Amino acid sequence: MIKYTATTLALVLAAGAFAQTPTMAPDIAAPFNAVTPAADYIRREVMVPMRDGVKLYTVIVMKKGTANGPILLTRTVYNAGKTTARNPSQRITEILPISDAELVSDGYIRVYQDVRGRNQSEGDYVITRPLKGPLNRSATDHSTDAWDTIDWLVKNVPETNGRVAVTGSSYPGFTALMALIDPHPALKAAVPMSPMVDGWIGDDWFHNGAFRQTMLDYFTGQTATKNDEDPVAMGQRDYYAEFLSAGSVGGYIASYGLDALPGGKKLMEHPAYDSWWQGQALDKILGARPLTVPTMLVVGQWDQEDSYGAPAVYRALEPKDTGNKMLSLVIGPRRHSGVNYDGSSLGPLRFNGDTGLQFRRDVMKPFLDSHLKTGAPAFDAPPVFTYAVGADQWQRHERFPAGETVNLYLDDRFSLSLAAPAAKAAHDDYVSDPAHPVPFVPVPVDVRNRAVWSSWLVSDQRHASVRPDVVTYVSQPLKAPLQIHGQPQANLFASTSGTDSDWVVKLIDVFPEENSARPELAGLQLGIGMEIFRGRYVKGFDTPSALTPGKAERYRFLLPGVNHVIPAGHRLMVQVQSSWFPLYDRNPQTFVPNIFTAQPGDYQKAAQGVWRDTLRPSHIAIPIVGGAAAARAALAN
Ligand code: PG9
Repeated sequence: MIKYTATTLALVLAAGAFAQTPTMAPDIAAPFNAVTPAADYIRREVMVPMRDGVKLYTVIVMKKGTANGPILLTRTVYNAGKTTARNPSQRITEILPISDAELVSDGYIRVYQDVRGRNQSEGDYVITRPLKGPLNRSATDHSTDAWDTIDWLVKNVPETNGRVAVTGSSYPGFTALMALIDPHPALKAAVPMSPMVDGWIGDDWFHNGAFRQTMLDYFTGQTATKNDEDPVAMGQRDYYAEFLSAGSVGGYIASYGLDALPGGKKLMEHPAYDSWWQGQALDKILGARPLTVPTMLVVGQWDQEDSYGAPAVYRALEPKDTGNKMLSLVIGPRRHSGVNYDGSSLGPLRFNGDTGLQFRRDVMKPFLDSHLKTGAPAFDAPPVFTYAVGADQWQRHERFPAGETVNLYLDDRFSLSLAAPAAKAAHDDYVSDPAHPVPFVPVPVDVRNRAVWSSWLVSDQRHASVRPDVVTYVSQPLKAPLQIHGQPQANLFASTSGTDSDWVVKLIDVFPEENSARPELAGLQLGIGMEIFRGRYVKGFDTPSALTPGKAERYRFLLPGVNHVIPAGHRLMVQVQSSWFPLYDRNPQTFVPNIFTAQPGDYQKAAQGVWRDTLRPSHIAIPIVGGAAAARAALAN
């Protein structure tokens, strides 16, 4: 049946006859503007001009009848058009991401914008475009684009009350932070989630100098085309075998021609923490400016992509928050960006209800309301709001960390102890062989499988503890619960027979062996916090140097931020290993100036030593609620 819109039908009737459509007239309508007769929303697509004339594609969505509405803005690389057309529906809660439901149902105007150069926006795309200055000689950056966008929105959206907040997770978390650099006066609040803050120290690209080669996939999707296409035919496969057979990280890159992608090439030209990285470290940049916009930083306890950023920005800004009212840190029991989805479970873990919704509805929305809505009640935003895993409850604290540091030492017979070791010279040894690197999840490793990737940080570490190239230290069953609140710090004294080496330290909660009610939890070795350090940077992140064979060096690095209660009966475990493959590229274990140019022959076996004696007491400094007394109650023999 032919359908006519009211206007065409009227015209046809006025003409007194039905005109015949020629059989061979093209059947693709150009353009076709779908009619949404029952829509409960207004959706406008606009091109917002920036100060340099470049126009950014922006979608404005609100419920019909919205008036005096606050604006919540997300600047994204992940397709503003598709994000605001999730389902072809007449209902606003169906077209927008599920995390927007509570806000738009209560009068918010939701705005998504493609950052310059991505998807439907004009201009050039530069991955994590640096701020104007030595690294960016242009007149624009994400800070100016946010400013210009907010300025345009408050002047051109008649339904707004002129108050704006920014939010978004991961890359959009990074753009939300960028809006705080020189904030527009209408910007009244920010909720950056899992923001990318320092891509070398602990967010997406490297962790403490070790390259996350699985990010190569991200480049192809982000930079091979302007849209979200990934023309590189890598397919679903075992990436462990795939990366290994390439012989070196550089070999893998060359085999797919990825060195032709400028974004990736730039990273490889800066393997160390040089001025290029230092000049982009957003925690340092924000830390050097006043804190003027109320900001709620959000991250997941098991954030597999950007665990570093939010706590680092909190550390940088917290001293400026003299009244403890402007800044909050929220850590939930979730994966990267999990805050915007259902938060009732992760891998084998179940939580006390939908922790994502609980945060968004009971904390984030009242926080935004209090700063954006005219006449909204004041909200006493928690300075620190974390979900205590193991106790299954949200907790409010005034500071992060709430724990006091207690050292847990690696001891003889692969035990853990609160007492520093008494031995004069003691170490545990293993051989690290780049030909058989330790996998980060059991092989086959399909990193393109979202189910594997999103929950791997809670995956069972037993596959590693049984390997001869992983040394494992374990405590007695705890006599009382132990609450870790903060970021544990690895203090590893380690030697290698090579001239470079990676060191991976994992702090683990070992569940009791028997659990017939929940067999998936029986004996589970659950990572509380796990991190890597590339040995060549022991003397400084900007000064890579060869290690002296056989000499124990002290490696100190932070594990992610957590609130984790280990129940009585569980045990604590520490694992140490020298590879985490293929998530991280292999260390050749032979010092080469740039690991991206290492040749297959550079990858050599090495004899590793983990030291635990009076001069070299390897330990984890753990922030424990109740300090030494609580630790003794749980761990003393
Ligand atoms: N973790 C992703 C990312 C952020 C910033 C730079 C590169 C990657 C993300 O999920 O957006």
